Amino acid sequence: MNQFLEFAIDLAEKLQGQTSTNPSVGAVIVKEDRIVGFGAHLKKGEAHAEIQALKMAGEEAKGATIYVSLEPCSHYGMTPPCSKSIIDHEINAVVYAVKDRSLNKSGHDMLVEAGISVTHSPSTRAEQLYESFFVQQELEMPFVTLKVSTSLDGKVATDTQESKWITGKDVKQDVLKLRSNHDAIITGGETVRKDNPLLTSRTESYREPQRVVLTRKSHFVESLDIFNDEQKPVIIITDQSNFKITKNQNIKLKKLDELNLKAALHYLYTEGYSNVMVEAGPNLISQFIEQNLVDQLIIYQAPKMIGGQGKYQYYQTHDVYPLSEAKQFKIISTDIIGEDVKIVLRK
Ligand code: AOF
Ligand code: ZN
Repeated sequence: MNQFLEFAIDLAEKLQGQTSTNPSVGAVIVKEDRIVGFGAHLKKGEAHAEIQALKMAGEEAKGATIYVSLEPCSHYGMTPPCSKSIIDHEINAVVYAVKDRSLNKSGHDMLVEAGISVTHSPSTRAEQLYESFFVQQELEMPFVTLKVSTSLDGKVATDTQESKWITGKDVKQDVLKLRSNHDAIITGGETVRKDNPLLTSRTESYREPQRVVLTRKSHFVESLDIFNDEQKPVIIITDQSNFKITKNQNIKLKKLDELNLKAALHYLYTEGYSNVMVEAGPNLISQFIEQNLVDQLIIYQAPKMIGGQGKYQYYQTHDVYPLSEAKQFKIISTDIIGEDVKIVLRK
């Protein structure tokens, strides 16, 4: 893989999470083996990666090669088409890693028609970066990551509800970082009532995700930490038409006729949250898994056995399904985090 294309993908990876609902894209302009410009798409509505890089390169762009993590766009959206700017700057060659399947008209073709040499240079790393973007666009649903901290026997608490801490402090740090890579963290009302979590990323350099609580009850007590900090209002999604908010609670309320997970996710997508993470108890976790709404699963597993009567095992279903219908995931990566293991899986 070309080192400049790798650099463009690095840029895109570093900015993942801050461009929602647009994809994160990096671009590098090279002339005679010298980088003359680079850029990244920083925020939805703002200039695309190629435009930032072209601005930096100025006159040097003429006759140069541009490396982009995603196929340059060809449409007038919130910004004019990058392919047009590339042509206008008299770029000589374009190399990109992933085809933008969401475009009606191919940027690749538009560039070729203008006499530019265009190469699609596939990269698994970049494909993984954009998979969620394509899924979201097609379904108008956010990409859903489910995070679980569990014991070897799949428990998220003891039968007497002790849950702090099953996995260790290194996992805790990893989770704070993971939160900041998501637009929103979704949890259930019961988790908020029982565990009183903050669900923030708590580090200055990290972005704070929007906190979202799903509940079928009509209020929360005022003293819960999540409603009483300086953060943005917590979004509450509920089916309770008479849901009550006290004056000290920092809440944005969304009422749905029925508290249905698909409708809640679609609502979040339309509000601009395209990468969400579920951190909840077995009840909500099980609903997400059973309804096939989990795109990515991140399991932190502690090397300990908890035992008990099967309570707080994180995936429980009312019906028993045949083994041939078991939910199948693919392992993407495994890492040792402190004393625990982290497994990333996808559908
Ligand atoms: C690129 N470079 O840096 C990005 C691209 O509404 P707009 O004008 O911002 O267009 C958004 C669409 O452009 C988005 O859905 C995706 O297809 C593409 N994103 N394309 O050439 C970029 N962010
Ligand atoms: Zn563009």
